[in-house]
Amino acid sequence: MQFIKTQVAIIGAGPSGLLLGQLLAKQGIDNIVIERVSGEYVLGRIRAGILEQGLVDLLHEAEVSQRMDEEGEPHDGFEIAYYDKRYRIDIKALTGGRTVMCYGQTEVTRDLMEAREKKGLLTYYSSNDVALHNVDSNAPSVTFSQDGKEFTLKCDFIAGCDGFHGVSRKTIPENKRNEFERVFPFGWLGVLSDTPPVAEELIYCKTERGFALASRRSAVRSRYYLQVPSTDKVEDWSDARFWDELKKRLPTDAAEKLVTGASIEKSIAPLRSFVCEPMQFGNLFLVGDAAHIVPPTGAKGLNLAASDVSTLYRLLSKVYNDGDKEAVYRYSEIALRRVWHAERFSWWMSNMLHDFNDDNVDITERKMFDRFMQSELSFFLNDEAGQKVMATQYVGMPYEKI
Ligand code: RFL
Ligand code: PHB
Repeated sequence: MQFIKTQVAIIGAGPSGLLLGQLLAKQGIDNIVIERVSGEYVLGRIRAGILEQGLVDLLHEAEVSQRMDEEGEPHDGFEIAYYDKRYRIDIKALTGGRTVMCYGQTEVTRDLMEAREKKGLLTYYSSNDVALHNVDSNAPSVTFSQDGKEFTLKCDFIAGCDGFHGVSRKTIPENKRNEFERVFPFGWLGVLSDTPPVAEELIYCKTERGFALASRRSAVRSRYYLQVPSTDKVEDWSDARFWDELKKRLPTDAAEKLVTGASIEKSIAPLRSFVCEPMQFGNLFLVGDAAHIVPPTGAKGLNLAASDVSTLYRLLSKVYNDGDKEAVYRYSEIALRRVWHAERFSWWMSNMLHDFNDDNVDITERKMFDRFMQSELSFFLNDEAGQKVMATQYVGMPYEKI
């Protein structure tokens, strides 16, 4: 058994863990990251594409923004296509100048990995049997194995950045956490392809065949999504079937511009709303997807992870650099306010844009719900006050001052 020591042990090398590590190191706070899979595997996961200003600012603060500044695309608006009619939500005009950045999560993660390596900060990739111990004491620790060697990492605090399926949340005794969950009766089938996108901005499409999203990564790389039943498997969807269905769900003028090609990634993600309260137990703090999940319709998952990171790193900085030992225990209360707001927004966007006609649900009730949602969407698209409400939340609520 090899014993190692650090101030903050970080479980998970996704964007939450790596960004937290980078910001803590900048404050002179020592940290070690432990990740279950290889770095290459982490970079193979294709996820978020839209970054709020808060995250963009945080990447500047962490000094990992150079490539995003050069290659990322600032977007001043997005579109909602509602049964073939396209509505533009001019987020810049509606929010007094705020925009979002189109830059892939994979690229953010790659930039963070490179910065961490350059700084010589320790990361244990491909770690097995990660377990957290004595998290409610002043001497927490993490045990894990790598290449047949056993390690014990002693630390002051543990940041659980290990996503929805990680070990951190499950370490909190069941009677000490309250979990809220709704699983939607469908998923998103995503395709990444090296083809020019159909539009300069994102198009969220509500159609009678179900939801679709036309997103992008650059002028030559597209990212598209289709709402599919939860029971569908990736193997059910050949590239040809995907493009054919997408074409039917895009507004006609966008469909005419669709360029198809081989998919370079194809996966199905379930849609879920989930929150664990509180987001801390003793000296363990849950960050990002480990604590909460939103359906991707509002583009909020990665952005919520970033606001958690911002809160936790500022509070830990108060502990180590200002001698305010109790500061970190305010984490959950502060983080949860923003989390619940984004949860509600993502749930609302998902309800309005998806097709809920599920055979198992009472048809009269379902049809009425559909009519309500159509009426809701119509109001928010046609009224400037409605558009403002949507735009303000899409660009993201401001971070709380700490
Ligand atoms: P991650 O990215 O899941 O990383 C967790 C890491 O922990 C590791 N791990 C462990 N490590 C050690 N020991 C264990 N026992 C471990 N168990 C797990 C995992 O291997 C992994 O490397 O969580 P993190 O860092 O909190 O980041 C959260 C984001 O990844 C997520 O919220 C977003 O991707 C959500 N999301 C979107 N968010 C946005 O803000 N904007 C978007 O446009 C957006 N689009 C999306 C999305 C998520 C999607 N999927 C696939 C769920 C689109 C999709 C399709
Ligand atoms: C993406 O480009 O992957 C993306 C963009 C916006 C969303 C969800 C996903 O709401």
